[in-house]
Amino acid sequence: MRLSEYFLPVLRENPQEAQIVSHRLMLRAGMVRQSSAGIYSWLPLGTRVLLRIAQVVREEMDAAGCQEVLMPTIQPAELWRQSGRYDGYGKEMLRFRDRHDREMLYGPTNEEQITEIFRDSVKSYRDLPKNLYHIQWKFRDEVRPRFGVMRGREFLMKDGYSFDWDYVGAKKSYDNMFLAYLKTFARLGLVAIPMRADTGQIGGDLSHEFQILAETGESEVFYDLAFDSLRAAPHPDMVAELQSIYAATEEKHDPASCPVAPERLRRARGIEIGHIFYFGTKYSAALGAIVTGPDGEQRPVESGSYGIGVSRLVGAIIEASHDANGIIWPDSVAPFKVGLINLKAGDAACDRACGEMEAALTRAAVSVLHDDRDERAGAKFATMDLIGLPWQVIIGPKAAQAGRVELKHRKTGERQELSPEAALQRLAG
Ligand code: P5A
Repeated sequence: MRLSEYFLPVLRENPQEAQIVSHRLMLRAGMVRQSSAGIYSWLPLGTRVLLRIAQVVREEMDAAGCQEVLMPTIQPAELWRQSGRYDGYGKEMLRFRDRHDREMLYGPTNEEQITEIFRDSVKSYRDLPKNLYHIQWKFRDEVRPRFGVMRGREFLMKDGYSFDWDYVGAKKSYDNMFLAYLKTFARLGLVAIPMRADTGQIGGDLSHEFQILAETGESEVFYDLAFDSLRAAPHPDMVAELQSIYAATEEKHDPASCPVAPERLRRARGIEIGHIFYFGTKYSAALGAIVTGPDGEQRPVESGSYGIGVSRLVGAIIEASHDANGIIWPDSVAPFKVGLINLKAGDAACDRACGEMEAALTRAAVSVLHDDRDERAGAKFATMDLIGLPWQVIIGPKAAQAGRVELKHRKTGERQELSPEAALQRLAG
């Protein structure tokens, strides 16, 4: 992709409305634009990141045995009356009527919808377990939408729902998602701490929030310092171990009954990037999702739900990975792997070397954003650092003549001069 043709409206100045660094950088890097409070348009660079995050989430859910569906954003009020949540949800729910005067709503979550689908098709324990998820926009009319995509009103969520015959099966499904979440967040370059949390509007009595530590986080969290040294790659044995180490959000933390000695207790701020729930038969009993067991016994199915804030993750990753010059994308979600900088557009040798490098990278299936614009070198460096692509290939007139390129690693700032072939080999590896 050539930058001269790309829609990348970067801002030089810091936008006044942005209070935290990720919001500032997302606006400055031309990733999003606000439409109204808490509602955003995603521009090309932002869309690429959002879709890459969604793809990592999708791959991890599929690997964990979940199946992807796609439910609507608009739901009938009737469904929520059946579960008893319609009135209780209050002003956070966006409600409206269609032309036939039917009451509708923009879904803030999909427990009712998936339970209805399940109820109408599954009748026997033999068809269990099942775990269905989708990646779909939600609307919650938050009192205080803020921090850009972090607390939006419209936001993209991965929400999954498990169905099991009994508690043992349901807890297994819960633990399976617990592990899948650890893997997903690790792939996104994040260290997430699972914490006991309030179950709020969703219900049930077992839930974990996955929090990354950040000073700008909205939640106050408390945890055993054992979490500070836990950096092992996620594996199944870890689930029970992590669930036994103390960590809780402010709402769940009770200083009077906290089992952790004061010198081991850490207090910090966190960003909630995921939340999993076990709520048993709350929705299945209300909506009549009944299955027949091995002995002919009929019972409401056992369920849990599992959410990841996909659009929030874009901001959360930036909070965790940036410097004074801009964003530093982890490879797994970078909108392009390489930023190619032509230091002197119009110079024949530079143009040729850059054109060849772009073509070779594209052939090797390495995504590249080629800054071919006629701009000052300083402005080009600043833009590339701002948008945070993991690698930069810099080609100036002298280097082009000598058949050399400069390779810069955005994260470490390390620079190296080498042949175009050697650079290609590094980048395609
Ligand atoms: C779990 C899946 C649920 O809604 N029902 C289906 C359950 N959980 S939750 O905790 O309320 O939300 C799941 C995740 O969505 C993100 N999130 C938000 N992101 C941006 N703006 C918001 N206003 C917002 N609200 C929730 C969070 O990452 C949360 O963990």
